[in-house]
Amino acid sequence: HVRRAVCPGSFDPITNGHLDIIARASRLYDVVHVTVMINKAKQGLFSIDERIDLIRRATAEYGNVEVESFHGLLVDFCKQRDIPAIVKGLRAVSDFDYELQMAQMNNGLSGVETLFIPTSPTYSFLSSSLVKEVAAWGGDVSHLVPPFVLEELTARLGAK
Ligand code: COD
Repeated sequence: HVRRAVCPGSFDPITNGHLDIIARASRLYDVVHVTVMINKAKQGLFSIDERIDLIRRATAEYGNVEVESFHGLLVDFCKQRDIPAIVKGLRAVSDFDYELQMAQMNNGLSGVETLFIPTSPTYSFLSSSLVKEVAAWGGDVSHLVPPFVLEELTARLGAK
């Protein structure tokens, strides 16, 4: 029996914080699905295909990570792929309220469980939106994202 989990997100773009959680999940499960959830209301800096490409490159070293996108409810993705567990990173108490709400809603909808991995202290302040903001103003984010993500950010935002 293959034990599967999903790491869902916007990944606009993927950061070292996401990667830390994905790497740790990949040691706990046979297959980890990293899924870009499509939010039509949020345009984003990178297209869905670009985000998938960056995640694939960033997770190439893990043999058991599958990357794709999904348009719809996370619980429906889980049902389609027979995935019983959602793995999320928790950065701080500020994440907790909303994450708890989503975990309880998802469990109520379909019985899927959510497991939280505490973020490494090195990345507890890190988010895709802060990376984009700092990069847009020329701040150094080279320690926060993989090198090819930095390259794309630089090309797009004129980061140094
Ligand atoms: N360290 C560790 N983990 C991190 C870090 C960090 N620095 N940054 C992010 N993470 C983890 C968190 O677990 C986070 O949840 C996940 O990575 C993804 O982060 P983002 O910012 O890319 O994605 P979000 O927060 O926009 O993702 C929200 C979802 C897309 C998961 C959510 O909206 C969803 O499930 N949408 C699908 C529609 C749906 O089912 N809605 C009903 C929900 S009840």
